[in-house]
Order: sequence, then C-alpha cells, then structure tokens
Amino acid sequence: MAQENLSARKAVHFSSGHSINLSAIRKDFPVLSQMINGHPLVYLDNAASTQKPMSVIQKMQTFYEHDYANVHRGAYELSSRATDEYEEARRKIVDFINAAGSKNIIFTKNGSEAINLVAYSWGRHFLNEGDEIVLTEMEHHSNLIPWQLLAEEKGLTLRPVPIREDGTLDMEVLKKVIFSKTKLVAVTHVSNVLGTINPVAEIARLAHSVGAKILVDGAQSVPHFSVDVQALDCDFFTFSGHKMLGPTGIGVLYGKEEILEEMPPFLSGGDMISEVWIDHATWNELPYKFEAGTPPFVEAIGLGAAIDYLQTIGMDWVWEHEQELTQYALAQIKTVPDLEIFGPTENRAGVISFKIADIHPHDVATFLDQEGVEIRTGHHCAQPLMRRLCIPGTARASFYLYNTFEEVDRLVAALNKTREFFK
Ligand code: C6P
Repeated sequence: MAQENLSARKAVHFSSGHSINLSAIRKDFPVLSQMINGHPLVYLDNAASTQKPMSVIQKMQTFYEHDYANVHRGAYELSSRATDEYEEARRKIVDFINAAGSKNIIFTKNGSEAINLVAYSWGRHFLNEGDEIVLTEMEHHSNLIPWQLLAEEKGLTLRPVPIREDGTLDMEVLKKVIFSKTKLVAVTHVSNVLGTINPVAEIARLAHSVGAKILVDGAQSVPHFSVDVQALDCDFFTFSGHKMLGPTGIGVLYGKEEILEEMPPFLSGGDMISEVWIDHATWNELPYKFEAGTPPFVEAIGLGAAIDYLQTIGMDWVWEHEQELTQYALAQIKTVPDLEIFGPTENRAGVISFKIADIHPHDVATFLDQEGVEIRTGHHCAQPLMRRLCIPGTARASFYLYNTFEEVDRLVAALNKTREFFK
C-alpha cells in the first residue's frame, strides 16, 4: 500500500466509535513540534522513554497549584484531596491491566524497582539453596541482575533459555528447564531489542504446572497493547510510567494478593506499618505494606492522566497503528543497502534493531541526529543478548502512537544517506 494511502487512512481511523486524527494526537505533544539540527524532530526512541501529552503535564501542574499536600497523613481538606487523587490513580491502573483490585497495585519508582522488590522480599524469603530461576537470554538487565544477586546470596541456579535464530524464545528448551526445582520464571513480555513478543500465558501455565511463580517484565508491553494480568495468570507483573506517556519516577508492581500478603516488607519506614513499639512493629495492609515513606503520588496522578489519554485513544488503535508503522518500516528499512535487521519478522512489537555494514551504531545515531532523527544505540541494557548476537550493540528505532509514516520515510532517507556517507 502506498505510504500516502496509509497516512490518509490513519487520519480518519476510528476506534470504539470516536474519531482519531494522527495530526490532532501530535498536537497534544508540544515537544514534537520542534526543529532539531534544522529539521523537524522525528522522535524514535520510545522504548527508552515516551513523550508526554499536555493533559499529563497539565494534570501535574494543576495538582501542584491547587491540591498539593502529603497523602495518607493529614485530616484536612488538601491532604484528603491528594489522597483521593492518588488512590484514584491506583484504580485507573487496576482497570487498565484488569487487576482484581487496588491491593494488587504497588507504586514503585520504576519497573526496575518493582522487580527488585520481588527479588528482595519474595525471593529472599521464599527461595533456598538449590532452587532454580528460569529466565531468558533476551532479558533487560533489570530482570537479570536482581536474580544474579539473589542467586549469589542464596546459592540459587539461574537457567537461561536461549533465543532461536529468528529472535524468538526457544520454547522447547524452556519446557525442558522448567521442572520441580524451578521456583520462579522471570521473563520479559516484549524484548526491548528484538521486539519479540513472548507467549507469557503459556509460560505461566508451564511455571504453575511445577508450582513455580512467574514474573513478567511488562515494560515494553503494557504501553503498547491491552494487557490482562488475570488472563495471563502471572503472579507478578512490572512496568514503568515514563514509557507510557507518564512522568518519570513512577513504576508499578502488580502481584497476586495471596502472594503479596505472605511477603515481608521490602523498604521500611513511615506508612508501611500498622503499629510500632520500640523493639518491633506490625505491617500495614496491602498495598501500603510495600510503600514506605512519602510515595511519588504526584507522579502516580500523572500516570493516571496518561492512562486516561491512552484509554481515550483506545489501546486497540495504539496497537494497530504501531503494527502498521512497524510493518511499513520493516519493509522500507530493508531497502537500505547492507542493512541487517534483528528479531522476528512476524508477531513483533514496534522496536526495530539493526546494523548497517560495519558502521558503528553510535555513528549511525550521530548521523541521524544531524537529520533530526532521534534513535537509540548501544547494548540497550541487554548485554547477554548482544553476546548471543555477536555484536557490541545495535541502532534501534522504536515507535509510539504519535509516530507517522512520513517519519518512517525520514528515517529511511537518513539511513540511506548514512550508508552513502560511510561508503
Ligand atoms: N529499557 C530501553 O530499552 P526502567 O528503567 O526501570 O524504567 O525500565 C527498565 C526496563 C525493564 N525492562 C525492559 C524490557 C526495559 O526495556 C526497560 C528499560 C530502556 O531503552 C532503557 S535501557
């Protein structure tokens, strides 16, 4: 399909009965309408962090201007307003990922902290020498290092599942390494390098069949498509607000209530207690047992506004748009001479990692920046995966709901120019 047709179709595409116009969406993101190095900005580093719509920026500003006070503390108007807004944000997350209720949702400062919470609280308490953790070769360091540290401390074994040539997880190996000693399967929902979408519902069934728990790193999934944590039957699910139009400083841990109930606190201090004596204490109910000290409540409220925005657009539309962009981009990028794309060709998210001949990825990014095209390069916090691919790093373009087909064309034109320059 010609690119103009696709663009035109996007401009009148409808989701759940309401009209969505891509150029109207872009107007909601003030940062997008600027020039970089003399060219209109093309922002393609959404897997690292996304831009923020005015509704999120304004929500946080209005809250600071009119409603700001600490939460869960004062019996006065401002504090109860702040508390209501904070808890309302939690309820929005409950709805967004179809959790059973607010007790399942713990606010953290990012996805990494959410995984660390599980490692330090659940892992330290429930795992013993000889127990095994199954994870994958495509994990982000955030879903690897906490388990390495725990394995060292407790004498656990880590069982990495390899990827196949096409960048998908080797499910045959995964089935073999999950057995009675497996106590946890820690797996990313979507690879931040390859775009691979892992079959986490099936992996959850395999984990549960031997009595193991499953933690799903949803940093690259929940911003892009509808996630139902109960349908997936995951025990833990983690993600970051800043990758889904929300502010920095806010992340989420979802956990099944019965598991969270049994876990000891992670961080301690104010708000996470029920009663305190000088030599001991009892713990607050869920989710507050895991939210020590003043939480990032303004950021949580900002994330709530981001969820409102995503739900107004509709996650089905977001996913469909990104899928069309990705398929278009894969087809176009392939035409650049000597360019190699990593990851599967089908069933993949809007993350495209590539290399061009032997040009260093940093040089590609620097060249693209001169053209106003912003991409990320490096190991993407996935060094074991880079070792598996026998490369030091990749160049990576990643899309979100505000990206256009014209921007893909700009990327491809800049890549062709790069190839020419370094010939
Ligand atoms: N990936 C990228 O790919 P934090 O930094 O805690 O918000 O998110 C960590 C994280 C965890 N899991 C996956 C799959 C991720 O992709 C990330 C963040 C970024 O550009 C930074 S390396």
